[in-house]
Amino acid sequence: MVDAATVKSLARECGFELVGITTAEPPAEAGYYSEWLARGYAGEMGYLYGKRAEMRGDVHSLLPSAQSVIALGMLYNTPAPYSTQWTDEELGWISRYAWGEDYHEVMRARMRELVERLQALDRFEYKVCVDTSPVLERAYAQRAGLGWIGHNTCLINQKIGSWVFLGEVLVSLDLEPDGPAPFRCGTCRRCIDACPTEAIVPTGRPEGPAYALDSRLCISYWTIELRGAVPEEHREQAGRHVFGCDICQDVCPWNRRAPSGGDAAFAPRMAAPPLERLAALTEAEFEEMFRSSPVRRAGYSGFLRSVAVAMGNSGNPRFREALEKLAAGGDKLVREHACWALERIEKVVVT
Ligand code: B12
Ligand code: SF4
Ligand code: SF4
Repeated sequence: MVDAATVKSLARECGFELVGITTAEPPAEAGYYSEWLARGYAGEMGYLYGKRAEMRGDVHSLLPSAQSVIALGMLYNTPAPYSTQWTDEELGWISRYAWGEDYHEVMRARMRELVERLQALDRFEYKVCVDTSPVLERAYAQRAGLGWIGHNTCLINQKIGSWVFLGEVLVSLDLEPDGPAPFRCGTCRRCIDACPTEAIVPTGRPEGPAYALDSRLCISYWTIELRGAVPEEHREQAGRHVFGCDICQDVCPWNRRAPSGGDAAFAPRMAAPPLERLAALTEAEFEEMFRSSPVRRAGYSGFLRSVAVAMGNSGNPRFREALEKLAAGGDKLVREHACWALERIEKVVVT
């Protein structure tokens, strides 16, 4: 027989720092999601629209027999400096979550182990979800007591902060639910003020979350999800980010004392690599360097596009030669961004 206490103790043994339980009922905020889409905040992330959007607010669309959601969190923090501390202008910034192994694989393996151990005690139907399933992960995690959704829209745990990946096991078991985590941002707005692109926007709602993320303005979206050109008027704001962005979490006081996770899978392989090295990568070298890393998601062309923008923003004339090579290459997207970067370097050097 499986009860909530057993689930929690086995989840911890499987390597999850956070575990909580909530019912399979749709979260109260599910309606906000369609509003978020209607406002255009999802940009061109096609997988967030259509049928998958309808499924997102109710986990029964993934497991009709679901009675409970086991919400899980895995810490990925490491002692390495925050992106805001890498001041050397020859380096590009990769966000903390992408420094080690791809969390989808790491989490899924641990979640399967948890399910196997639970199945040894009881038979039940289940579904394992990590990021890519149409589930409002932060809303379920908040309701299961893992943390609150901050003004930066990240789930923050009072003890370990927000450097946490989320995953859920939907189960047909009726488990004792936990209470929701209270909101603890108070009047703080450090993330809102620190965001270089003003992507954290007021919802204008008297009830519900006061802020939402407009992905179209977010560096994380440009460098990870956007397949085409980074809007020219925003390129300067992207700074030296080449994959993802951590600024709104770096400045959060709840991360000041965030512990580091013990998981070797998330130990940094590549945190702030030299831009020159990245610009010179062949496609095969890119695949090899970022094998089993989340960075592969950007694709070779998308990655070089972001490297070119970062080089331009560094204003470092030493990058001219590397950029000229990219500007003469066969990829139209990369060529255009490299030309922009060359112009930007001229501008920065002259002024
Ligand atoms: C699409 C997506 C993105 C988009 C949009 C992010 C966003 N804030 O929505 C982009 C590409 C920008 C992105 C960036 C990042 N992401 Co992301 N992303 C997702 C994904 C796949 C879906 C999120 C989603 O549905 N967003 C839509 C909004 C509406 O939903 P929501 O954030 O859950 O918001 C709820 C409340 O905040 C509130 N609300 C939010 N917006 C609004 C708007 C209005 C008008 C109202 C009234 C209410 C309201 O209600 C919502 C519904 O319950 C999830 C995985 C998943 N399946 O959930 C990962 C996920 C959210 N990402 C994750 C991570 C790690 C990141 C990055 C840190 C990566 C990086 N370093 O670059 C950044 C963080 C940027 C940030 N400040 O959010 C983690 C977050 C872990 C955590 N502790 O919170 C997740 C959960 C993946 C995972 N399994 O671990 N991501
Ligand atoms: S990830 Fe970066 S760009 Fe996006 S909201 Fe946070 S600080 Fe702003
Ligand atoms: S920086 Fe302040 S407002 Fe932003 S998420 Fe952290 S506590 Fe909340």
